[in-house]
Amino acid sequence: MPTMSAHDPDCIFCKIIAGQIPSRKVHEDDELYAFHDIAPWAPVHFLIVPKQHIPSMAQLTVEHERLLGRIMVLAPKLAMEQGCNPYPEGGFRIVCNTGTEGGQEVHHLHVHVMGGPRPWARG
Ligand code: DGP
Repeated sequence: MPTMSAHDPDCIFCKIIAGQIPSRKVHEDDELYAFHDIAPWAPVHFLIVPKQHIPSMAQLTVEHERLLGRIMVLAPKLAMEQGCNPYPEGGFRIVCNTGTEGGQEVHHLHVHVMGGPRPWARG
């Protein structure tokens, strides 16, 4: 069962945040870390994760509203920096898989940001 401690030593994304597993970093600040997805679906595909180990959206409370707001404000800035074309002809897709039936494989909350010229590998 996923835990809610700040850091889960068994979590692959906690290990990435801690630098124990290498990643291609896109952004880092005191609360958030962003890095390229290892198996991209689109020409631009990176993940934004909270440094705090929150297993999924299912564990969110009102205390997380500001943190999630930060992710949503950061996403378009990083998307443009990573090569997504400007809105409205360009743009990007946000996906946040939640739980096994939601397609979540890594149980550390993460937002996929995908964009770039089509066709994409999936979607
Ligand atoms: P999800 O199905 O939403 O849990 O997607 C998890 C994503 O995480 C998936 O697209 C692949 C990516 N991923 C898994 N392991 C690693 C890793 O070790 N490094 C990086 N960069 N991405 C990973």
